[in-house]
Amino acid sequence: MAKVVGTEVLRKEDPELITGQARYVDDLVVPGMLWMHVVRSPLAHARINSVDLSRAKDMPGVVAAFSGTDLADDWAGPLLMAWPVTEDINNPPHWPLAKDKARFQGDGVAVVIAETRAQAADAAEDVDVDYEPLDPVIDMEAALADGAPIVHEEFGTNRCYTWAHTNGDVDKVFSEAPVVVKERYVLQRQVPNAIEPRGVLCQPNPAMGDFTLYSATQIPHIVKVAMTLGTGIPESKIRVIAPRVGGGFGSKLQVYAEEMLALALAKRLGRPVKWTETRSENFLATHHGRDQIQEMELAADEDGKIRGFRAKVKANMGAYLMIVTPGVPLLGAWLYCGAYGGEAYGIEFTGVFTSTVPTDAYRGAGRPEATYAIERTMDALAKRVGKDPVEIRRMNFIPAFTEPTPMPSGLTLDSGNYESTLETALEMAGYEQLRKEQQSRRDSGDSKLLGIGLSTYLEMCGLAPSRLLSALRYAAGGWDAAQVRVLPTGKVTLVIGTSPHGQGHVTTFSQIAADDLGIPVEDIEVVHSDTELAPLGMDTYGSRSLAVGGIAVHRAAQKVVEKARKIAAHELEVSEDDLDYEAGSFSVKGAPDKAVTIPALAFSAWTAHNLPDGLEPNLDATAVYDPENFVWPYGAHICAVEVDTETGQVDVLKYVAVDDVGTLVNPQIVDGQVVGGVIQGIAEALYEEAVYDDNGTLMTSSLSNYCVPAASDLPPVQIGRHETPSTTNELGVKGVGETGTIASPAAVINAVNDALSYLGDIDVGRPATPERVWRAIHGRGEARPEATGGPGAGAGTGTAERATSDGGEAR
Ligand code: MCN
Repeated sequence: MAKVVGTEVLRKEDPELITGQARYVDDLVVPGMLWMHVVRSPLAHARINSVDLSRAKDMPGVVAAFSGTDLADDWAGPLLMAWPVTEDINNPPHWPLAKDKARFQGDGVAVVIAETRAQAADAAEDVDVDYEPLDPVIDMEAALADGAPIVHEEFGTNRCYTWAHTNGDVDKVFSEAPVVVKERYVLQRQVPNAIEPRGVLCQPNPAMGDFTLYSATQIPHIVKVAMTLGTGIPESKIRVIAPRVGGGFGSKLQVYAEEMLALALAKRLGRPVKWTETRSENFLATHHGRDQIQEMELAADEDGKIRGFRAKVKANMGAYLMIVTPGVPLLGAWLYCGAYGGEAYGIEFTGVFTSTVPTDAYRGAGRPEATYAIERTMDALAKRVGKDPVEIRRMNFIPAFTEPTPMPSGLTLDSGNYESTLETALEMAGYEQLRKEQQSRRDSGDSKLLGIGLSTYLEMCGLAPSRLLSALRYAAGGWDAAQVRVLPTGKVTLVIGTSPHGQGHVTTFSQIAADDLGIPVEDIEVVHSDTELAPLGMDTYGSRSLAVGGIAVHRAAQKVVEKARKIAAHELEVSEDDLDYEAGSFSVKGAPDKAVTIPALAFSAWTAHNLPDGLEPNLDATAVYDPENFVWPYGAHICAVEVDTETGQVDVLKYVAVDDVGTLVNPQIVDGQVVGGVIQGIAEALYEEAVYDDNGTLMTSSLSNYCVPAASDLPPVQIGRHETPSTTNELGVKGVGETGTIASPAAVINAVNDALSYLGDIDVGRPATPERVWRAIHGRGEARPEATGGPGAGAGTGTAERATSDGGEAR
């Protein structure tokens, strides 16, 4: 059987998905099911004086209604926060319903449970909450100023934590360097919008005293542990199933109040409880992403050779710490040096509470932010020393290596050839030609300027070595697991611990097992996302699934092969060393006709009629894999934009992505991941922005004014592939799920600023909406405080950024 790893096997999961056969949480209906509606605070900061549920309880169909105080005794602990990044972090208890204070618009204050969804929603309008409005604080810098309203009074400050890391003598390097460039970047807040909103259904089984919790989650295994910690119900009594899940992008890497509420209420009421998020709730109750203010510095020689990297970052936590809120910046903490060499490295993060929706992981989580800082500042350095952005990168790349190599921030890289991806990208983009066209447009006075932007990013993913996660004070491990069961009929059940929700694990993991076992991909069934059927796993996020879970599949399959070898040697009456193994068949060395296949051996292992002494029946094996290092994908992205100086409109004319994600399992799936990621990053650069007004009201609270781009707004992405095997794992694979989102915002914004550099020292900021671009060109200060329109519709901007004289951005 020809090898299938590296080939474009069509996604096995697609027929079900594209013919409407797939079942999502909202499709599930069970007898006796009740609906839950969460009453949410309309105010960003308010004391809750009282919650009167009496009118709501009298409404038709209502079964029960509870305030936060009513449910206070149902909790064994608050919602899970798994990453206390420092010992002295301010970590407020976060209950599923607020009891004393609402701390952001959308904070849950009560629940109503009724026979139908409409009845629950109607009755929720009759819940009378007496709110005493308090001053909210929205802006991070205002939140840190003296006299700011305090989100959590018990701490007396809105500072959540300060975390710092250095490698080398940073102060010395910066004080001695002839060139220091300093930039300030404001990374706007974003709202993840998976196609499927969140949903949960909790079905109690009173006869057994157990519960099945269906949730649209990326992390069923972690949710299960969190449910036990939160409700005190033993793990053995909780089964979590993530059925088909329509995307997550990090927003479903979370344990949400609604999951805890559905479980606690199903327990109280003895009936199934269901909740489906509305799109509006997605804006107010699903965690947000990004929202940082960065100060990034590079120290260099006069010719632009980098000596040191230094960054200070403020990160908006929102009103509470969710599962990994404080840790998100740390995921980028080693990447503020990008793919470049240097002697010293310093990074400091300050987490800040504000009266806004909590932030947490959003595709890339910490790494798009770091990449933005370094890739923008590389352009600033190029400008400062009078070099082309290509040249400044070439001269600063860490030289090609195939063995583990230290990086300036102190971790160890697995493999890399950064310059080679840049050279391919330059060729594919026609860089020289683009520069000529740029010049000719400038010379002819064309109002539509051309800009070219680069992002030669480096990523850290494949989360990851558990010991390292422990050193970072992360509360869980980074291992993953797989079980391979070769059934008596020669088919395979592959049980995996990752929880795919669009990434194609059913296909790619089948490919890995198929090559190891010599069994066709179509004969392999993959079981996942059900804590009863696939009990061991750490789920899907951080582009970890292939580099951790995929290796577990490979190792489990290898164990199966080794067990099968014992049975083959026994049956063929030779020693194990006398056997060759290829494509699922063992044959006697020198006598290829004497052979036996894995399916035949699986049957023997099942009948157990003639097994070697001491060997257990059945042909199956489990592997749990905990890597020694992360994996480090990288690449070069080049974007060409056209900026209409009369309207401020930015059009992406060309986008080239050359990525090296190690050995490819399925090139088509990899391309799909790259394109999806790039598009998400272009949206981050040009369109998407969550805007709060000063009262803490989210102005962009629906898809009519939060600008998610349509396919027609976006260019085709030209893809180039390099394959430098990782040294971290035996398959040589690295992750790809976030590369595009990590690389692209910097490439796009560098391109926009490159176009405008002809007009002076302009820095547009992001997202580079037509209005913001126009105002930057025309020096017209701050943008309007409301947000409107869609891509290309002249979207307004509330968190006004303006071009500043130092080339940075100010909020
Ligand atoms: N792959 C491959 N060869 C490689 C690398 C990856 O064939 N060298 C394949 C993998 O086998 C897998 C897919 O590409 O089928 C993505 O693998 P990986 O990079 O390991 O990422 P994960 O599967 O862990 O996915 C998580 C990642 C993250 S963190 C976000 S956010 C994200 C993303 O994936 N969210 C997504 N991609 C998404 N895609 C969809 N459709 N929906 C989301 O919500």
